[in-house]
Amino acid sequence: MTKKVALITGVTGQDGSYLAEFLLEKGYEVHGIKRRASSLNTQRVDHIYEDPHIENARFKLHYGDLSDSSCLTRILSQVQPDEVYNLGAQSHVAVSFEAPEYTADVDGMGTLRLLEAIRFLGLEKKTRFYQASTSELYGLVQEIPQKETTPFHPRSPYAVAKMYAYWITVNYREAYGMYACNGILFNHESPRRGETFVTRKITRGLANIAQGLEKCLFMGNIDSLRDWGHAKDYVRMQWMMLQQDKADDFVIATGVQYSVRQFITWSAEHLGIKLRFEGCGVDEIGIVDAIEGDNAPALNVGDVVVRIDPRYFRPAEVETLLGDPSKAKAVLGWTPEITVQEMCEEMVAADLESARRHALLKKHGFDVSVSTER
Ligand code: NDP
Ligand code: GDR
Repeated sequence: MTKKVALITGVTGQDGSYLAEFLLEKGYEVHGIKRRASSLNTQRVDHIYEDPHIENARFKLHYGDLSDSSCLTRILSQVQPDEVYNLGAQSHVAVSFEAPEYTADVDGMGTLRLLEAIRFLGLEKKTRFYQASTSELYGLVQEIPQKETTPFHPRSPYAVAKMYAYWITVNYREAYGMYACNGILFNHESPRRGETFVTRKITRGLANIAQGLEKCLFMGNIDSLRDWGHAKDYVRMQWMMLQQDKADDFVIATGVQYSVRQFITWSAEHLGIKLRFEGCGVDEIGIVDAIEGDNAPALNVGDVVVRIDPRYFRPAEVETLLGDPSKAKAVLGWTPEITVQEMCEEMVAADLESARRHALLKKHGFDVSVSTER
């Protein structure tokens, strides 16, 4: 049997890296599109990198950008993929308010460019297409929990761009008979999550504070509610969606929701810190109430480790998201295997190890700077 060929945009991101690993394990030849950057941006896939000089290498990277239709067409023409996973995006909701036009171009038009390139090359009957759609489409929620039929009300330039991408994917399925699917994925995280998304900001920030590398975690709206899953479970689902007889759209979620404050509390607990929240609104603070074990040598009872900074509030917030994954369970037999609590523990452990390494180097006089850019 000839091996299947997949092309992943956003291969250097959280999901792209897990999906590439998953597809390589399944025997695929995997091609990924990486952006040119002034510093290396392939850390998440370095462990699966194969020297292109090796005969029969199964993991190949191509320079490209979703804003450049000529390079997308060239790569698609070379690769002739059986499956395209469009995971590339300016994926930060808060940043999309600061760079709305760029976000619209890459997240919205970028999807059209890929679909149109597939059609232009006459691949529309061969190539199956997965679009990374998002629970942000629900925005100002009209129904709890949210399912495939819940109306959309996007609340950010990111979500509006992703709404265009959602509908153009549906349109190419209906107009040209393409096998094109939307995965409406709720938040999913991992130790590979970008450092400025809320869960990773919390686990990394608290681990750094516990090791004396930072003083305080500055947060936005900690009352916000999210349905968090693990990226590993969610990329498995992305693949499953492209293996059906008929293309369709699915909500992927855990069906359980927690607050950002709760995620902070769990993360602190994994470091042996009991936190007490006092005050309210922008004056709320998180204070160390008790310390157990030796994971937080730099802290004392009474230290203020969490503060609210209005800079992290968004011009329009998505207050609550809770998904109903019944359709994915019934049609695809998918269920998430990793709970949010297990994921939080894994993320804290990974960030604590890294913080310990930095603290040790600092103790021995090496010049260590930890980026606190949020
Ligand atoms: P990341 O931000 O970790 O990864 C985004 C990827 O897109 C990176 O590889 C990035 O490259 C690449 N990228 C950014 N801009 C461009 C561009 N102009 N051209 C080509 N590639 C580009 O996101 P995730 O892995 O978390 O998410 C994957 C996809 O799923 C995204 O589309 C996101 O919007 C969507 N999504 C994510 C959810 C989540 O909770 N994680 C939930 C629902 C949807 P570089 O590494 O160089 O920055
Ligand atoms: P989100 O994820 O906007 O849901 O988008 P993020 O982790 O950025 O925010 C989740 C919630 O936490 C609140 N919050 C903060 N967020 C950040 N980043 N930093 C803070 O300091 C902070 N304090 C509170 C936010 O206001 C928000 O309510 C993610 C991305 O992966 C999208 O690409 C994806 O489509 C959606 O998830 C589903």
